[in-house]
Amino acid sequence: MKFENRDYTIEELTENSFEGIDIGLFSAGGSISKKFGPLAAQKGTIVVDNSSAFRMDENIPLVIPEVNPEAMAHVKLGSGKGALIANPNCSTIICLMAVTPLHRRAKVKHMVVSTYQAASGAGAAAMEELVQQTREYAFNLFSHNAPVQPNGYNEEEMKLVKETRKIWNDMDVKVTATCIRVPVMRAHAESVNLQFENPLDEDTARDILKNAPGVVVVDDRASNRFPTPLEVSHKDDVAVGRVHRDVSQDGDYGLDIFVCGDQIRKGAALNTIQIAEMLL
Ligand code: 2RA
Repeated sequence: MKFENRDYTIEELTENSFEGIDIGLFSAGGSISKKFGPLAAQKGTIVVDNSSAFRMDENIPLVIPEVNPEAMAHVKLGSGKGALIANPNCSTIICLMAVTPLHRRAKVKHMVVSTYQAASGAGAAAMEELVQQTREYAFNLFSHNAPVQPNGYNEEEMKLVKETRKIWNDMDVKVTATCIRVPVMRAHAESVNLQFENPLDEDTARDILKNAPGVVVVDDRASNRFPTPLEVSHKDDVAVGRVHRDVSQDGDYGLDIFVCGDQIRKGAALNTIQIAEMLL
């Protein structure tokens, strides 16, 4: 296969593919990961898995490098021991990149997330469908395509709830989410309402976000310039704006923010590569 003018040899994945492989980046769906991930780890490969197969397994770290690198501290390249590391879901990564620096300062008690998710999150075929069916799809949006569970939430929403608790190692944090697919090609947007245990005013929050790794603040009220999916597309950083006090909450305990991130980069591939880079 030719990619960016270089030739690559593609080999069939078999049980013997992992001899001498230090790091395996898996992104071929949950069933392939379940079948070959543990096998690769047994053979000494450190697997960074981008599927949902192992995310909620309590023995497998779920890592955003800027947020909880300590969760993979026991995994050592060159130790001869393989391991599995899970990459969180895109909407969780994009949300927690912005919210974690605020959580560290004032401790989130309650978080309400509404997502506006790009077609790319449903795969290349959905991007093609968006191009072909623009007339029907462009003037509409729909509830996320993941299966709805008996509790009424769809799987994408419950990923945000459960993965946040695991990544923050905080089983008490209250999280709820509504995930919506919108006619956008590549990057996700998320509106996040936060309630903190300790006071945090909006200027301090903005300063914290300006200094947060992997985050850029786009919050220009005078010219109504805030993050957009188009502006973050093909970029590594997650953009945050619309930072303001939540007037429905007393004092400085509530904030609203709006976040946009390229779900193919920071929501998937980039985060996976950053985990591998941490091992190196
Ligand atoms: C989505 N969870 O539905 C996917 C992307 N990883 O957008």
